[in-house]
Amino acid sequence: MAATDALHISFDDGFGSIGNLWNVDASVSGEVTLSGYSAMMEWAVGRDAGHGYGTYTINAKAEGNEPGPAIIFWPGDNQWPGQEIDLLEITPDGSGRQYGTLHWNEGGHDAYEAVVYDGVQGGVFHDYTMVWEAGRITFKVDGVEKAVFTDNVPADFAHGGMKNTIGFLNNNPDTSITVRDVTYTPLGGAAPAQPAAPAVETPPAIAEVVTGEEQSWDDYAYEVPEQQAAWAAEPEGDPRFQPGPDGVIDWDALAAKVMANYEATGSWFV
Ligand SMILES: [Ca+2]
Repeated sequence: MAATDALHISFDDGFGSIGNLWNVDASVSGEVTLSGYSAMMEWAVGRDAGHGYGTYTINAKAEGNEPGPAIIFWPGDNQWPGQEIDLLEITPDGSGRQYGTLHWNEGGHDAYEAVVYDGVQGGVFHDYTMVWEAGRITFKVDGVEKAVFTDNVPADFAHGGMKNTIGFLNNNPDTSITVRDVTYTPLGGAAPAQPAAPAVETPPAIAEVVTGEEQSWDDYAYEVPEQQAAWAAEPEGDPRFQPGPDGVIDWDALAAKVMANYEATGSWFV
């Protein structure tokens, strides 16, 4: 896919660029549902995997009042902590409120800013939109602005940073997420492939961490335990990985999934 290609996935006939699937229910034409423990995402195989600045709109319905469902823009290079951007999650306080989060790598540790959305009802379909541009990320629900991030906003690949892939998770037997449409329109639409960049951008922290390092897929084998430890140590920081009903995070199952992905693709992803 060219850097400026627009994207539309209707789920009428397949999953488009979303090729990494796990326990996805596609029995209803035109939509897919993730329930229990399930995931789907575009392959995160490098810094230019996924999409850059532009407008992303997801028509989806999150069910439940616990952490579990998520709309996630995962770092193209599949490294975490990193520039993970979460357009939809549910708070862990039982209120059923929805929120969005911008993550970044701060000296090798996960850092994040989260904003709870006001007045967004669960259990019904909404249009969730992210507008990603230089120095600014805006989240909207049904066209209404819900969160704006202007600090620690990553640059995209075309501006010296990295792309993000489009992904969805559900990690709770009492929640689900149904997705009907995914649309991406690059910033500037049909503008030339080399848009005028605003002056000189300061590379975000993630670029400083990664730039210049030689990477191989073998490296990721050693990052998975660190990633899991980070999640386990900060359960409120990433509610997708709260302990299950038995109070134990099933790392064995997650590790098996990670290994299966690696053997199939050379890429580590839960
Ligand atoms: Ca559809």
